[in-house]
Amino acid sequence: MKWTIRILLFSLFLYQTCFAVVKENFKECSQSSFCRRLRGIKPDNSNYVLNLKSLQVSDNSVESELWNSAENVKFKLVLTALAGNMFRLYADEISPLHKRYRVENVLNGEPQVERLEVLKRTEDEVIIQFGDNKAVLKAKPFKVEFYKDGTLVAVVNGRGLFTIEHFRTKNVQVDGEENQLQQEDPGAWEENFKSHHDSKPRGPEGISLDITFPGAVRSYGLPQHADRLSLRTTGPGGLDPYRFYNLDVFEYLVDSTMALYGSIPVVYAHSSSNTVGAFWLNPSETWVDINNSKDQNVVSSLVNLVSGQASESRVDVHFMSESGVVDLFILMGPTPKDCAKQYTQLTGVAPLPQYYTLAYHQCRWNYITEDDVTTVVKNFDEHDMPVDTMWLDIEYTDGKKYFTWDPIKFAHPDQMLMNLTSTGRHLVVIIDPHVKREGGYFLHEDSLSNDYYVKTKDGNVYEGWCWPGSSSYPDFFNPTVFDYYKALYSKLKFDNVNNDIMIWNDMNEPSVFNGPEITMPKDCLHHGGWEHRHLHNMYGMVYTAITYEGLLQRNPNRRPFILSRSHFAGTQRYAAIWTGDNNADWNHLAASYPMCLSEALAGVSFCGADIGGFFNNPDVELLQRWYQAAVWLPFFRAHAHIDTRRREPYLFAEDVRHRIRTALRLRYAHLPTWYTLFYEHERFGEPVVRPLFYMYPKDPEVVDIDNQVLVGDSILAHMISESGATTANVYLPGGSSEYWYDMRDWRKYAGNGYTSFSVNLDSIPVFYRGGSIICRKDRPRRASSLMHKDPFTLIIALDSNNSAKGTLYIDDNESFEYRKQKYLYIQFQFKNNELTSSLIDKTDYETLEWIERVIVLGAPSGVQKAVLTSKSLGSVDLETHYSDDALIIRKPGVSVRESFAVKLI
Ligand code: NBV
Repeated sequence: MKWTIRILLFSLFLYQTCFAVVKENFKECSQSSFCRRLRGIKPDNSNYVLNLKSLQVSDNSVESELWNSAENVKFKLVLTALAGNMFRLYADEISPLHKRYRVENVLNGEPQVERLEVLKRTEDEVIIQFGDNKAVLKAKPFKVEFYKDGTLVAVVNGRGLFTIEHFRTKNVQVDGEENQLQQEDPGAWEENFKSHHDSKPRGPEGISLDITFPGAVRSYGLPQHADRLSLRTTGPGGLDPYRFYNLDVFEYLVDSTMALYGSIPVVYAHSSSNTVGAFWLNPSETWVDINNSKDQNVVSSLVNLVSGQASESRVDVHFMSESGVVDLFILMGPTPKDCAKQYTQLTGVAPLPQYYTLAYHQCRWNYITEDDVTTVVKNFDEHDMPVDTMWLDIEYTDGKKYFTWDPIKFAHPDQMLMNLTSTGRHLVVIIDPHVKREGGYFLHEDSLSNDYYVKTKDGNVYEGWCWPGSSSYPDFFNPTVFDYYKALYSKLKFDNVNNDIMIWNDMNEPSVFNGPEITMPKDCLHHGGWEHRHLHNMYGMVYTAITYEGLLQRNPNRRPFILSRSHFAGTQRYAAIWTGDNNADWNHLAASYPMCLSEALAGVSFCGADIGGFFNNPDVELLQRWYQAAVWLPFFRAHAHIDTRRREPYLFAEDVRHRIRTALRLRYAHLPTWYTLFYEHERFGEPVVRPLFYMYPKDPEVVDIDNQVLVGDSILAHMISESGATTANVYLPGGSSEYWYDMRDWRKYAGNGYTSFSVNLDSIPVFYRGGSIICRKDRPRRASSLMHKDPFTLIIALDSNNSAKGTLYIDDNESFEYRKQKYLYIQFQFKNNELTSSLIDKTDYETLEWIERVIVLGAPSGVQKAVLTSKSLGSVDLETHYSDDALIIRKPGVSVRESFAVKLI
């Protein structure tokens, strides 16, 4: 057997056999020294005292000495007022033995500060204010209270769990007597997990902080976990804390707080009167305990925050990180929308993607030859099913050497690509970060000779085991490496790439088959002498930043598309993400909505789950339901493991094909909505998909709804995630004056809460909200690029005042010209029986798109005709007729570029 095949089989064996039972291979809090230490801190006994005599006040911040009275160590604490109703709380050691790691390039630039006013200043407390935000710093014990409009909304260190383990030298035995520090956790100075040893050269350096949110009834966010939308109470004896440590978890479990591939430590505490966020900026391993007072097991005596309100609901959050500085942002809300916007103000938004990336992607590990790729697309065409993008997994490479092509199976990639692009399709290929250690491979040779690799604790090049066998891992934190890797995406190095190839960055946690918990040892060394432990959770994001810049360098006027598995706060600026290696079962389908909604609240809207489930074979019912649900998530891709049966949708019986075709066409019809929402996300910072509480924050019934998603503010989808369903209990929010129109038959329902609908296999319940205007493209095509000139159908869903509005964004679908005003952003409005259109911005963009049909839902009866008025067409009578519960206006024929009016008569 060839040596390379042996390696491959061995790694597959290791990866798949040994790790089939997941849980035991990954740490629980009790198996991690720093988590044990920080979770073990006794509440209500804080040793931290603010020395307010030392207070320095500047225009935007206050700074004070913070003293750990038990250990006599001094820290610096800074509280800054930020524009957009946010506070930043920062703490670091004053004279550390070693510098503590402080992240760079996660925030989207330095946050803008706000002028603050000091309202009171004594040695016991300091009160500062800006706008209707107030913070009270209490000296002893140290505590910070945050008030919104006079209401206490968050308290830092209310439970006394704030800790910075200052750097120190290891204690030795003195005269045979053990001194006090030898009582500390046995893993504090070095630690083992399974067969792996962590040498911890700097010793313990953990940090911890608690935040209480008085009045909150639920908390959300903290992706990535395969858990419910609303965070659950964790705690000793109960659930393990939510863990943040980017890991390649094989066959992950749902309903779990275990770590997954990505980490975004932002949490939102919510009640019907207030939403507040907390963003814990730290890329080291982190655990987060949640206590929700609604859950029985909360020890009620933890703290009495506001006298007389002890029984009030509240959420307690406890962040625990292995290293770094305290850098906490309090997002003062007061609504979920404000919080989401505040978060994107800090970490950035996703740039508008190319139009086709919102259409359907067909992936599999692997399309095995060029012919295979071409045949799959041909089959889609023959069965009249749209597809925009084909994907190539690792087998396209020459022996898992990225930036190369298999010389036999993919000998003419340029030809293959031409076949794809000639029908308006695109290609995405995978590029993983591990580098095969093979003599003669340019990437390895360059990386070795230029010293680009991550080092072991002893300063040798680190070698781990991954798909190619023995591999090394580039140190992307080294600016020279950053530039070198960036250049790989240009034509110079990567043969046969062109502007139509986009990139999939996988295994970038990084995944190391023989490493501790399948990743890199924490004592490995990066640029500047930082250990891997300090920055682990952002390794994958830095890698995608390189890819993004590399693609821009390849073509500065084409919007890059990158899919990344590992992610961190800020990833949205570079990449879309997916929920990783899910399973072909109903639970994983159900998890896809809450997982992507949590990501969307944490800035990463461009999220999807492998349709059909990555591992194992879905039955046809599950597969159909998965397509129907996935239509309403931003990233829409089918993918499957190498060992699964082929499941391209054309392979099934005609009834199944028909249902999947219908789902695909529904997605394509709504591409203008998706595109407009992504544009609005870039411009306004709101998530593209939203949980119900986001839009209906005052409704206590929506706080736990996991199986529904709002696409923008006009579409509500309810997924079916059980077999054999004949009814669906859909929650229609908004009260009796909110209307919802069933997309299947245009029937109108009031937002009166749970409503039962009968369902069959053909569709899932999806509704348009009364008050919205949705722009669709209803002509079925084989790819989205073939729809660019197609006309629009406008669906006007009337509200209880007989009015509606909506927006439409149009540009060239691929370039950055839109940033030079080459776009149209149109507002449609319907009131007083008249539809009008106008440009929101005074821009111009040539387009052939026109309006072929207007459908009014909930239209008044007795309409005889409609009269269109526009500059170019003058005044024209239009035919109308009623169909079911809708009024159809035929062929306005007017260009979307032009402002017009259509009056119902
Ligand atoms: O590259 C192979 C797979 C890929 O198909 C999948 O989507 C990734 O999440 N990759 C993981 C490596 C191994 C999976 C068992």
